[in-house]
Parts: sequence; structure tokens; C-alpha cells
Amino acid sequence: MIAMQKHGLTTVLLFSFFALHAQQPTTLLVDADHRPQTSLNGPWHYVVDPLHQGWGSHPDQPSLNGYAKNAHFVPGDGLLEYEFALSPTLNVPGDWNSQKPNLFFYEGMLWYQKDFNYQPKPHTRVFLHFGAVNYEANVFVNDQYICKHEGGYTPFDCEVTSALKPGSNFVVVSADNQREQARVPSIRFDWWNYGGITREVSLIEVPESFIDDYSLQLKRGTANQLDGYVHVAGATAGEKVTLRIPELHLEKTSQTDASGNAAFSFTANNLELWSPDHPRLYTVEMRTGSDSLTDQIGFRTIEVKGEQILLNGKPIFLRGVCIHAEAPYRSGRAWSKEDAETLLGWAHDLHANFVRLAHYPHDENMTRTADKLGIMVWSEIPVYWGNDWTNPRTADIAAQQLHEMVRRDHNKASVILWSMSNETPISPERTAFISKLAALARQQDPTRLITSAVVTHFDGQKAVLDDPLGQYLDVLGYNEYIGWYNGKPDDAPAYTWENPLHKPLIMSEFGGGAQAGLHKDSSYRFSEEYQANLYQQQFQMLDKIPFLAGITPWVLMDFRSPMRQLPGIQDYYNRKGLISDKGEKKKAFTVLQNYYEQHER
Ligand code: GCB
Repeated sequence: MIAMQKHGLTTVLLFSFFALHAQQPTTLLVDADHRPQTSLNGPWHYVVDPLHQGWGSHPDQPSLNGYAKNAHFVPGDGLLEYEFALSPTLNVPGDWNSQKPNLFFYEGMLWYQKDFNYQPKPHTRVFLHFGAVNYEANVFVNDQYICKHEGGYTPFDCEVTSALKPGSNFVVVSADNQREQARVPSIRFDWWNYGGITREVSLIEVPESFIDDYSLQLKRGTANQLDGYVHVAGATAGEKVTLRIPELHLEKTSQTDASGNAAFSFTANNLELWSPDHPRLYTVEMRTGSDSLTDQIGFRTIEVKGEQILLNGKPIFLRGVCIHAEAPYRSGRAWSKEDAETLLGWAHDLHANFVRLAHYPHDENMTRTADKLGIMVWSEIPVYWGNDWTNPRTADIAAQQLHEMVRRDHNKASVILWSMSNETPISPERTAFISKLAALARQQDPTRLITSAVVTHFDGQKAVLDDPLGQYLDVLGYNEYIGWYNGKPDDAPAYTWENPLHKPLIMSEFGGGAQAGLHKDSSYRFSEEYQANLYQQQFQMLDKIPFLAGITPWVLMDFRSPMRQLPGIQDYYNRKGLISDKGEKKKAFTVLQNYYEQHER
């Protein structure tokens, strides 16, 4: 509004009156990456706006007199004190912190703008698809306020059909990564709050009624029974949906019900099951009316039996590693297929069959690549440390992020665990908050396991896994820092573990910091030798835990964090990586690699 104030009060009031409310995105296109699309990646102009100058006349509601409308300054005509076309550019996808030195620590609002050409087609709906914008995004197309989305790590689709015109169009996006208590994550977290349009953006065209969601899963307890549905947005009851799996010579048809859902349940003989040893993916084709969609899907079951995790009915030990979405070699937020292939390629080199994608949903290239490489995945929402447990808005945001994570990846065979939270201090309010999320996750996806990194209490050198949250989970995760935050690495073998809930345990973190290239005695903190010895001592303890179903040491690669300030050693990197931010493997990498090689069956 301030930009427009100089035009006079009348104009301000007029524009405020016509301010538009944007819709929340109405759908989330599953398999968006397999649809034909027009990429809007590339340079976008930007204006840094710490005072929310371009926001409009109301603090909570952008109006058309802000930056969204007046994208272009006309010399000699009226007063505008910004101009996108004269402003510098940021690459999209990409966080702003790692692209511009003066935005390294920036948290707040930043406006993006891009011109693009488009020719509307009859009977075609158009969505603007964002892989992720951290944290809050408001999207405008040709002066129209299109949508608002909250949550920095999940995709969203905004319909722009009626806003587009033939020829030249423009899109304006405000991205605001200000940390707030009510947001998810909240104020304090141990990773970089990379802001901006951090994942890919595209225009996706679909017919008037289209497949927006589907699921096809192997039924638990069977090796050949496939169950699922195809949902057709805009369909009426009785529309025909065909599903084909050509490699199995299968073609099935079903009809939509009144809500657009077509159910499928059939036997698939000679099905090769997906596993780390045999990551078999089948091409699945879906067709209805004028829409068709293809995916690559693996079929497997994942269950818990007593204190064991079963993949395809057989116990499996999860040889894992935690990963942050930090870009290898260059730092910044990872987003590309190449980033995913490097990070998961390193996990593969470790002989890992499992990764914990901490502490928020990573981009879809990660789960696609994991599907192909045969690496099982723990996928997590950023409910982390302290959240605003009694705030209903916070509960809604967490539930929305859970929904978007599950919806995007519920056809990925690699994903076996949905994690609700990480290291949240015990209180009745926190347990109520997270147990509701667990119930929602089960409702939305009954085929996968639910976990969280819980907390525990120590009675001397006895750890008791009795967090009340545990009763709502299938698998317990626990982050344990013996030898780094507690005592010395050599203390670890003396520790014992109790599991009153008798559920499988994943040691979801352990580790210690090391600066690549710092070689000293193993008692010297931050040396590679200290870290390597810590891993060796841990294995002696871990090997004696009978209910241990897997481990994901912290962490594959050094990652940026404002909490890690030690000059000359950390320099704003959490150094617990097995690999440095420059890709150098530390000694502990080989220690873990040897351990996994021995434990490979
Ligand atoms: C933890 C957190 C993780 C931190 C790690 C550390 O327990 O879950 O986010 O980065 O410890 O390095 O302290």
C-alpha cells in the first residue's frame, strides 16, 4: 500500500475495496513430474522487501495496489519506486541465500516476477505447479491474486486458467521465510532457513476433467494382490477409467463413483516385488476421457511383526544414513536430479539400503531416485523441537504438510516410513498434537509405517524407551549422542537399552563432528579420528540391542546451520557429515561402509 499511498487516498481506498481473497490451492497433482509441462525455471526478477512495502493496504491481505499489479514502471507516468524489469535476477529453482552474498542471512519477504508467453487452448485447465517455496507463497498472475500456500517443503498447484491471456503474461510471487512460533518448523532449528522458490516451477495443462490422484499398492500378506484407485477431478459418476501394466499384460477397467473415484482390485501374477536387491518398477498407464498419465511403480509390502520390520514378509535390517537437502559441492538447497543422484549415490556407496530424509520432505527427485536405486526412505515433516502445540493453526499447518507429503509420494515403493516429528520434549500437549498427526497419516495411507524420533530417559547407563508418544507409532526412532553431547565415545559399549513398548527401534541419529582433513589423536574433538572412533564404539553398543531394526547415523554430508559458529572449524556448517560440503569423504565414511558391507546379506 505504501507504494500506492503517493497516488492519493482515493485510489488507496478504491483498491482496498477491490482487494481479492486468494484461494488455497484446490488440488495437488500427483505424478506432476510425468506430465507434459512448460518450465518456468530460469532467471526471475526480484525485489527484497523487508518492510512488506509491496504487500498492499492490509497487513494480512495483499491487494492489487501492491507489487503484484504494478510490475512495470512507465517513465514519466505516476510514481513507482521499484521496477521488476530493472531489478536483478535470481535463478529459479534456487534459494536466495546461496545466490547473493547480501542475502546470506536474509529472512523475510522477497518478491519474484517473470514474464512468459502462453496461448490458451479450449477445454484445457492450466495449473501453476511449484515444487516448493519456502515458507509462505502468494501467487499473482496478470494482476489476479491466485493462491496462497504455507509450508516450505511441499508442492502445490494453483489454477490459473481464467487469469491467462493470449501472448504475454506475467507471474509475481511473494516468498516470505520469516520464522514464527506458530509456523512449522518453528523458531529454532539446526539447518539453514533457505528462502525463496527453491524447487521447480511449471505450467501444467490438463483436460477439463483429469486424473489428480491415484494409488496402487501390494496388499499386505500377499505377493500378487494389487489394490487402489484412480481419482478423476471434475468427473461425474460412471466414467470409464482404464489401468494398464503392459509388462504384466494387464488391462483393467473401472468406473468413477459420485466423488470421481474409480476403485481397482486385481491379481497380478508373476509380479516381481520391489526390494533394495531388485528395485523393479513397472510402467503403469491410466486413462480416462481425454486424460492419460503414466507412472513407474514398484510393488512391495512393509509391516511390523513384534520388534522386527518386514519387507515383503521377511525381516530386514535398515542400513541407513540421515540426509539433509543440502546441495553437494555447492551448498544451498538441493533440488535437482543430479543432486539426488549424488546424495543417494553416496548412500549406495556406503552399502546403505535406507535413508532418513531429515527433517522435512525432500524434493521429488530424491524419492524417484530412491525408487530406482532400491533405497528405502524415511520421510518426515518439520515438526521439530518446540512447536506451538496448543495453537490450532499450527496443528492445521502440520496436518497440511503431512497431507502434501503423503499425497506426492504415496506411490513410491521406496518410502516405507512416514515420520511425524523429531525430538520433541514430552508434554501432554505435544503428545496430543503428534498422535493426531499419526492418526491422520494412517487414515491417508494405511500401507506404510508411522514413526517419530522420540525422546527417552537415562538411568545411569541404562536407556529406557518409554516416551508416551511411542504408543502411537509402529516404529520408534531415537537420536542418541553418546560420545558427543553425552560423555566420551568409549562410554558407548557400556550402555544398555530397554524397550517396554516392544516395538522395532531405529537409532535415527548418532554421530559427532569432524572437519575434513583435520587429523589428530582420536581423543581430539572435531578430528576425523575422533569421529571414526565414535562410530566404532557405537557399533559395539548397537550390535547388542536385540530389538534394533535399523540405524541412520547423523549425517551423510556437512550442512549449513546458523547454530554452528565455531570459526575455522564449523564456519556455519554442522560438521557431523561423513562427507564434507566439498565432497571429501572422512575416515568415518569408510568405517560405516565396512560395517554395512559386513552386515549385507
Ligand atoms: C539432533 C537433531 C538434528 C541436529 C543434530 C545435531 O538431535 O535432530 O537436527 O542437527 O542433533 O547435530 O546436534
